[in-house]
Amino acid sequence: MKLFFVSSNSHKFQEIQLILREYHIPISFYQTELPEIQSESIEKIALFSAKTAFSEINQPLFTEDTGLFVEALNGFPGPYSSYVFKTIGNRGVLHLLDGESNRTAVFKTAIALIISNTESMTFLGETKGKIALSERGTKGWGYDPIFIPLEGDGRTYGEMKIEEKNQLSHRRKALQLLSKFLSNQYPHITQGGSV
Ligand code: ITT
Repeated sequence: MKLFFVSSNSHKFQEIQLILREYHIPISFYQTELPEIQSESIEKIALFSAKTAFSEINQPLFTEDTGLFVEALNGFPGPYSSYVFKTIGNRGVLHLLDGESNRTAVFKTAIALIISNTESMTFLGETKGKIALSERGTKGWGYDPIFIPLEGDGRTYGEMKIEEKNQLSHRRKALQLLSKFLSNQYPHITQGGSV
């Protein structure tokens, strides 16, 4: 059985493909812009996109929605992360935090998996961290240059190689749960590996 990852974002696909390879889960990339509902919940956003994609593709698939939640901004941009990145970007977020000593933030990824018309699931992964004082690193994408994961060594995601980010990322944690579910419930999707 083939499993599709549906997204407009090829950076996500690159990371996901590398991580799922470790779990022996092959995926195919279906690149398209999906409609996103406005919601406070990234799980609901991901699920809506997945349902829309399933109505087109009719094959097992997953989508994901990711948000950067900044404590001093009451969780903003959170579910609005895509719009905020396109409009004010990293500099704008740093500007909103000018003079703010509480830099605590969390990156969250919600994966929505649809196997059939009657079976859908969501999986949530999060990585706690801090917002840097300035943009650092050229290796990442999106908010990577301003996010310092707590489990790391003080570098931003943007200063890490993709393999390093993948060790501790919000996305990895959601994918770990997805892999566990698939290997238990749909072992024919995995290629004989254990999770
Ligand atoms: P989809 O088609 O999958 O929805 P998208 O790029 O619109 O792709 P999201 O809405 O999930 O993705 O992402 C919200 C924003 O957060 C988006 O602008 C990304 O640049 C950013 N983002 C998501 N994951 C990230 C990560 O791992 N590192 C840095 N920025 C990330």
